[in-house]
Formats: sequence, C-alpha cells, structure tokens
Amino acid sequence: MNQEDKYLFLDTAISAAKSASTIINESYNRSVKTYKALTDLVTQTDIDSEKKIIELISSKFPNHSFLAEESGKKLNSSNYTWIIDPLDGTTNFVHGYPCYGVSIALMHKNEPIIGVVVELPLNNIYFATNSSPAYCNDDIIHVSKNKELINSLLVTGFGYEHGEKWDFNMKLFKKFTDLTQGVRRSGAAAIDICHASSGKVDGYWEFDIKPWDVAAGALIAKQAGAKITNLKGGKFSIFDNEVLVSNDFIHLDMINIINNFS
Ligand code: LIP
Repeated sequence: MNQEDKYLFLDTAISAAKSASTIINESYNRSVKTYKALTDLVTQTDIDSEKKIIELISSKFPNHSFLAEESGKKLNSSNYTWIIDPLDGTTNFVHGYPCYGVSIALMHKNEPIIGVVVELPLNNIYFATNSSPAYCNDDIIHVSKNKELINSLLVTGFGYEHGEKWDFNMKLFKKFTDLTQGVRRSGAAAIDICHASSGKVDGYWEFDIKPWDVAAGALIAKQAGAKITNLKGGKFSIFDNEVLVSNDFIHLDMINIINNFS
C-alpha cells in the first residue's frame, strides 16, 4: 500500500463522514426507532448515516470489508476492513444534548491505518493516518503536557449493562473525582478520545466499549502522542472492550488506581 492509496482512503473516509454529518445535522427525526437494550437506542438517523457511509465507501472499494454498529459485519475478500460508528452518542442525539459524532476507521490486516471522527454539532473533524500527525480541522493536535494527576481533568463512560463493571466504574468515578480536578461523562467515546488527543482532557478510560466506538479515536490519539493501553496497562486492541488513553505522564498513576482499588 503506497502513500497515494492511503490518501485516497483518507479522502474517502473524510467525505463519507462529512456526508453522514450532513444527514445527522439536517435530521429532524430524533425519535427512537428500536431499543437494543433498555437504554441502548437506535434512531432512523443512525441507520441512514450508516447506509450513506457504506454506500460511498463501497462504491470506491467494492471488495473491502465492513464492521458497522447497526448492520454488523460484511466480510469480503480484501485485507481492508472499515469500522464504523454512524452516530456515536445516540442517547445525546435523541435528547438534543450537544455531544455526538461520526467515527470511521480503516484497518489493514488488523492494523489501524486511517481514523476520522466528526464532532457534532460543532463540526470539528479529527483525523490521522498511521504515518501522519493528528489533526483537528487544519491544526496539528497533541496531548496535554500536564504531569500531575491532581491537576488533571479526566473523562469516562458507562455502558448500557448495569453489571459489576458498571458498579465498579461508579466507584472509580468518585475515586478519580477525589484525586483530580474533576471527571466528565460526555456519553460519546469517540469524542472523549479526541478531546484527550487534543489536550482538552488529560485522560479517558472506559469498560464495556465496542470496537466501533474507539477504532478511529485510538489511531488519532496515538498520532497525537497519547499512551493507549487496556485497563491493566497491557497492549490495547479495539476488540478488548476496554481502553485507557492518557497524555502518558499520568498513565501509570491511573493504572495503579484502577487496579489497586476495590
Ligand atoms: C456510546 C459510547 C459511550 C458509552 C455508551 C455508548 P453509542 O456509544 O460512545 O462512550 O458510554 O454506553 O456505548 O451507543 O452512542 O454509539
């Protein structure tokens, strides 16, 4: 795969994300179409956004594979797989709470090579390739330089199943709130990771997260200088359903608190 191919993939991802963002921004239908669980909502806009993204990408790359939140897996012959969250932060979107977005990643042989996240309704476009800096619109972005947990602002999220991990994370939320300048819960993982990538927060962690919530953001964060691991400090994989992203300075402190707290 040469640079030219990679930039064609990036251009295609950015224009697909922009088209999906237009559908979301112009959508008046915020009503819930189906429930995947009690609070796991799907709107017609999720479905229309995903359809548009897959249509635009497969018209350029008909033999590429897809893993998308609403329509699941579409496996084809190539080593390229697009990982799509057509509307991250659906609950926020339904209520008109201004934090949701579109997330598109491309994996080549299981290695992330392209990541694009559009933050809505602000229309900020975060993007990177695995050989470029990370950008927010026209600006190169970097993680924060804050070295102390006590001076940090963190963000986390809670999955839809209110089980053991959910309970544990509620306690962690309080623990980290006691040890930092505060913890936010925005409700959109892809946006949370982009905020960590651009230094708006110093760290983000979450249990029970899906591959499409983090695939694009994780590459953008890596190219912005972030440290990304699983919650034990081990190698991160989008298929592990857990993630810890930080500016690296506070990473070990966060791992010690997460793993030595009961
Ligand atoms: C959401 C994530 C969020 C998480 C929610 C949900 P969705 O994704 O972005 O971080 O806390 O439980 O998974 O369902 O809006 O695409």
